Amino acid sequence: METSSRAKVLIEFFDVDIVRIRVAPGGAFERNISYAIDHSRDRKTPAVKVSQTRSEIILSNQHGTKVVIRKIPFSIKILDESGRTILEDDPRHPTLFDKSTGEIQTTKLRKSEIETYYGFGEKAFTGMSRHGQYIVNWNTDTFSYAIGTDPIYQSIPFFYALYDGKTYGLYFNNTFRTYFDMGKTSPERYIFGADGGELDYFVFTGGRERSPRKVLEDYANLTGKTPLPPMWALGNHQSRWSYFPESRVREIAEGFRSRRIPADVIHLDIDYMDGYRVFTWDKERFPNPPRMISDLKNDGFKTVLIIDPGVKVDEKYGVYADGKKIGMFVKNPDGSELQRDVWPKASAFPDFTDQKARLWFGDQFKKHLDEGVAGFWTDMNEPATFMTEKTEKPESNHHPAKTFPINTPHAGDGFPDTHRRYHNLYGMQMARSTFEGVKKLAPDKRPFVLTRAGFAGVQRYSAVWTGDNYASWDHLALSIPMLANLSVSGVPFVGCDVGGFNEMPSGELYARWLQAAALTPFLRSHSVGWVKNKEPWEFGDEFTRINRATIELRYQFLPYFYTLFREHELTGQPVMRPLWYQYPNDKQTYLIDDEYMVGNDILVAPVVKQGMTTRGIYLPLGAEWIDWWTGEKIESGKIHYLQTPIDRLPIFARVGSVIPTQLVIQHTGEMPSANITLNVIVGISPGKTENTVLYQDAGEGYGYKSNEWREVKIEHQRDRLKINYAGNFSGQKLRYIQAIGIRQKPREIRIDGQPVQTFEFDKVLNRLKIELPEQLKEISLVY
Ligand code: MIG
Repeated sequence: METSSRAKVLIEFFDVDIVRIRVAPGGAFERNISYAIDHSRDRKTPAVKVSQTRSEIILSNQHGTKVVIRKIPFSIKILDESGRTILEDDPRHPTLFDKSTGEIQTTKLRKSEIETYYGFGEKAFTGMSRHGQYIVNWNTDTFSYAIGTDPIYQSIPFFYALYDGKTYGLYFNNTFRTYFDMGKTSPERYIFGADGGELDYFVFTGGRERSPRKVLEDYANLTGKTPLPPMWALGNHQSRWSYFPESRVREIAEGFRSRRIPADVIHLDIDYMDGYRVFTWDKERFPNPPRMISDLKNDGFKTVLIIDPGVKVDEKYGVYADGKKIGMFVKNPDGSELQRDVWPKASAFPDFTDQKARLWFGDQFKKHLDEGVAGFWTDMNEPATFMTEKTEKPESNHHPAKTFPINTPHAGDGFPDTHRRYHNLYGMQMARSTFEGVKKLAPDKRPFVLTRAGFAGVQRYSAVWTGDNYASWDHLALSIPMLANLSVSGVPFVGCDVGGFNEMPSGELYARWLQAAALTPFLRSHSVGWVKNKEPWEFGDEFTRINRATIELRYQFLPYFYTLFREHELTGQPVMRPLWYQYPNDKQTYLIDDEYMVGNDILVAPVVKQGMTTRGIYLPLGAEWIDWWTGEKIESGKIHYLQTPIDRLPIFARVGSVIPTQLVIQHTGEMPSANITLNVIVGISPGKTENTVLYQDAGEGYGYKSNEWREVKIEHQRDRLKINYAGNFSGQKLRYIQAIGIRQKPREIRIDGQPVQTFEFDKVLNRLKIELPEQLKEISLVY
């Protein structure tokens, strides 16, 4: 369609439950090269009926979803199969575009002042919902950000709207600086727009059920999923800016092992490099990296290196000289090399929007892979630069000029344009270059990449951490809505700097933070270098004991986490989930921001306030819950005030679920011999069946893409568990059943028909434990 102002409009069912709306103000659509969209996937165009009257054009799909396009004035409305409005333009605020500046904007009516919004990637706002907030997307290095600072490192212009149990999603496919006014200036409407580009957005109708699950499934199909990470990456990571020299790194590793605190990964921050030259080592601090890395490996530690995009301008440094010679670096509009100060002082920057530069940078990882480095942490890729004399004063941590000038040209993979269009993609494309480079060089391993900056789709290449947070209780509390919203924005592998990056936490704050993070997808302690040591054992014996138990808990839950990452890879579902996502029909969950779920079955309610030894805990309606520690049943649908002593992370398990845990190990290399416990959460109603799967494979490599995997399928009925195996891999052994929430000793227990005499029954903690023979098929408990 063309409008009277010669703009082009395209409205289509992009997929059955996705409506795509494109408005090209200039009259021509951009080439469809979106970096956000996962182009590896085949898409079928759904069957659509089109009808037309004098004033309207109507598209409808096989589910009866309708898009009604009013011709004059131009406006759009989407209705579900029962004729309820999913989303509609505000008739008083038509879609706007300004051909001279390139700005575009559109306005939608809110269903109500209490329509809530979620997602939006990484935002440092308190509260779970984004209603009444104003959001900007422009990747920014925000050291020690205050709560409410916006924008920060990542930009994901995707959100969910939730009202009365019905959801839709909206992804604004625009990489320029975008903004969303979610009912801030007027409670009646929300407004979004951009500095340039197309008004191109996808509406996820949520299918028949209009559920968050379905919205995310479709969004993940559009922008891609995180491939199954190596098992070690789900272990405990330890970092500091920086651990050096080599002896200190060894001391840290030894610190974990001698105290029997589990850990898998040590991160080396920028001081390992020779004068901050990326892909080099400081030979005095680290005289023999391969030997150190291999010794660490023998001790069960993987080494991860930080990698910055800035390449030191130094003709005698091979990476720079080579990159310059073959034209890999970003240029100024006049064709000279763009140079900015970062850690190595004057530096040049690869143009990651250019396939050639991505391949070239990706090849540099060979050196580190040969040395035995296991993973890479890409920092400063907003891109961040220091202020130079050339930029205007005043210097500040969050100055908008601390990146490339907006008129800087980029290759854009055949679609050249300026930094205005490509700024928000720079970090994601650096992560892509890293992921693809490492995968090509070490094709039998699963890459581990951790990135600070990113855009929608970053999950295809990388895990994400929330940058330079602060050692305060507020920041601990903030981490839950931040990580939960990031998780439902399609990025499952997320974590924050445990203990706070900047400043020194108290022992209590560190312990509570570690607890809150222990069951988040990515677990890493990190810190600036100018405060006292803050490894988990640095806060006195009592806290060492508590912190050890917290990390042990993480390791016990690894089989469950791993299964969830596999589920994500297949279905796009997140690992960490806000309560509203899982229980959209329970309105009391909509604003809960101090609890989260891990998968379907575990609810975590960490303590995020100082000195709090009781806290209110809400357990959602639509399921029944058992306190993981006491085995007591807790009524759902209301707030309970429960004891939360300093050595306990409150966890609740869903009745009917079967949650696999493993015995405590010191690192994931010990997993093959760690036996599995199936934790059966009892109390399922008669006649009901719950199905659970435990997924197992080698934890590394791609054997699982053929037949080296195993699924343990568990069918849970009131008095019976049936166990079936699929796949060829011989995974960890199922060794114990622990029934949690069991109030009396069963009258009879049978395993594959044979009565069982020996078991442990704990009347106080409502638990029953049975040791299993190998390869059992069925176990029955008669109460
Ligand atoms: O300008 O490499 O967010 O995790 O320790 C600071 C030093 C650069 C910022 C990262 C932080 C890292 C630090 N980096």
